Amino acid sequence: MDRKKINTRRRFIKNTTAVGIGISIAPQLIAKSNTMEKNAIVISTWRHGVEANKVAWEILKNNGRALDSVEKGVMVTESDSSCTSVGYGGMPDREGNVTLDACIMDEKGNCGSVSFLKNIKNAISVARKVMEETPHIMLSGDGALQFALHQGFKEENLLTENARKRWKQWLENHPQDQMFIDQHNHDTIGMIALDKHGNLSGSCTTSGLAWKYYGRVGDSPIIGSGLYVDKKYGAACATGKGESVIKMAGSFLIVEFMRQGRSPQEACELAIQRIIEQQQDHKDFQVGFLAINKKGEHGSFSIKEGFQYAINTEEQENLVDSKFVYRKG
Ligand code: SD4
Repeated sequence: MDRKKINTRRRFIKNTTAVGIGISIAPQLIAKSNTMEKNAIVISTWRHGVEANKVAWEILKNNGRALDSVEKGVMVTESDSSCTSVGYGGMPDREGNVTLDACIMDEKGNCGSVSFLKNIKNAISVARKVMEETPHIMLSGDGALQFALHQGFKEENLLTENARKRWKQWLENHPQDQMFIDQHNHDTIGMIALDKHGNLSGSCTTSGLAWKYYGRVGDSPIIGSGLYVDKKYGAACATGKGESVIKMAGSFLIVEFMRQGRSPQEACELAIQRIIEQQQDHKDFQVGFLAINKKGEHGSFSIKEGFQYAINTEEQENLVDSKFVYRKG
């Protein structure tokens, strides 16, 4: 064989070897991605999660990114004026202002958040812009609004006639200095998802507690409280009385329990247990947690009966009653 032919043959062997490795790896990759496909899941808080999940699941089903699914999913609830605890149509604070809190986390642990945001319907998308377009994690109040406007979001009045009427009724029936929190005046949407590529993401968005003090910020925009995602172990989100969840860094705690080997269900139960041990007044309010892990397993738990969550997987599309500690009444 002349030298030219030998070189050609060497190149051929080199290339074939590369292809050969490719062929021997490829079936494993296919098997792995098939397993992951089965495990795609999205869960979100409360009944409004059903409609939000439909949009989120459409994205996951079509091989989309979990981050897109949790953003687009909760935008449904933010834009729905009949939902009185999230975005447009949300109940105002005691002075009649609708102020929004939201945060988002992606599969790499990047996060963005807005708090005390006025006049922008889709707070979650502003939070995503904070994550992707700034070196910061949280923007608040006027600064968050200014940033949103620079990003092309449009200002609009978020106080619907229905919300205004209910606020007026509240003013007539409650003294101004009374802080009124119970399980009837809040209902955030928290959403966590695992996509077919094995990536976790989460979102959380709310108009917060109705009749709150002007400037009050709850747990929903606080990374580690209303939401936490760890790409290796799992994701968790919270709903209910934000002051309670902030005190025990609820979502972070749940992911930490999963990191220690607990299932999502055990992790949610341990976190509620922590509130019960830590907070004497726990029977006076509601907190609910959701969690998923990298295997696509999920869990939920709440202090009181009544917490529901929506779930979509290849096998199911359901609204589920969460397990809880105390029966109503
Ligand atoms: C807050 N955690 O602002 C929110 C309210 C909520 O279900 O979740 N309601 O405290």
